[in-house]
Amino acid sequence: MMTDAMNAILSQFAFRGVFQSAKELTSGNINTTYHLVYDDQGTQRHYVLQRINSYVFKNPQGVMSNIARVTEHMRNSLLRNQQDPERRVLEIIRTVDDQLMYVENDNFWRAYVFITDATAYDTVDSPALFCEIGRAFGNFQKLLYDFPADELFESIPDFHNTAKRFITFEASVKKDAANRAAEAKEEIDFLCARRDMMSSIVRLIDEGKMPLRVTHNDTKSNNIMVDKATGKGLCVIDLDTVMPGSALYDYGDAIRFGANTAAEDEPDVSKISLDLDKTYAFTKGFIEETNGFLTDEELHLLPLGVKVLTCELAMRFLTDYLDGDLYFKINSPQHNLVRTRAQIALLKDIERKETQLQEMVDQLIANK
Ligand code: GN1
Ligand code: MG
Repeated sequence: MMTDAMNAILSQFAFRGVFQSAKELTSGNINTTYHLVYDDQGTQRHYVLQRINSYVFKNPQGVMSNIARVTEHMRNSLLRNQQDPERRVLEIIRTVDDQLMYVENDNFWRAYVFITDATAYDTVDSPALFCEIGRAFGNFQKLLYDFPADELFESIPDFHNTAKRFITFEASVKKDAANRAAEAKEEIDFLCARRDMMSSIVRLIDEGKMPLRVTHNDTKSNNIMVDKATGKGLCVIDLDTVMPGSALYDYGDAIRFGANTAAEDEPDVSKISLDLDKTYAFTKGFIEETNGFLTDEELHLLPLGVKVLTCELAMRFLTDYLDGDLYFKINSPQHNLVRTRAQIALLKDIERKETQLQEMVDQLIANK
């Protein structure tokens, strides 16, 4: 059922045809997302409508300006390589006033063309599929290799600055706003013991030993649309956090999410481990695409990204739990604690398999 309020929002966008249906898509943790279908004189047109979470994104205009510039650059890069950008790059639907989004009170709405005949995988069952996802994220960095990174807004300042995030975490522990610190003592201690490791990528960047690149920064498997017909990675979606970052962030976050044998928020931690076959497959695809522009040092340090990002997410989920669940959407009062415990379980297994992981990556680099 469409409400009048929703109708008023839809009428602000330059969608083609007559509205038919809207369905909420619930896999994201931040924005509110709908899949819309329009009937354009017998042709079905599919769109995505999103309300940007302005608690998380303090500068929605900056976010949309980044996305418009980045997608244009990617489209041009594809065309230069004689590739058809259709379904390969997100396409913004502007408002009837030719704006990148529609602002209504404190709500920020934007729309895209929905990529049809494609699937976004919350869990990746086969290594072959995960290899394609690795290729797609690697290709994303490749298409943006020559983008002027300093012209991008920092959509969330210090997003993967895990050193600064640790300070925020410590403040939340101290404040204990929701009176939950005692319950989470074991998890707090676990994270405190890894403070130094968590800061290591930031340190390398600060010391000039690690280049900043244009990165995606939210490389969950479900942010790749995979073509249903070919099984190939088609298009990278969720460009909200595209900004200068390290290649290690994108690699690390993708493995953290996609090579976990269980869901990111699995309550039964005995089901959680790092799947090395999937890790191998993703790494192979990622290295094949980024070969030639990532430095040997970056490639060698990829496993560090997996540890740092897994620890970072454990800390971000726990920070939000201690703050009283202000940031991530939750589906139960304990959801953020469950997520924290799941990430810690995964990190423990990553630490156990660290040598194997490093040897595997070094082997793939040697063969590249
Ligand atoms: C959020 O919205 P979604 O699900 O793509 C978060 C990511 C986390 C992820 C954990 C802007 O991503 O950083 O890794 O949840 N995005 C933001 O599932 O904070
Ligand atoms: Mg996201």
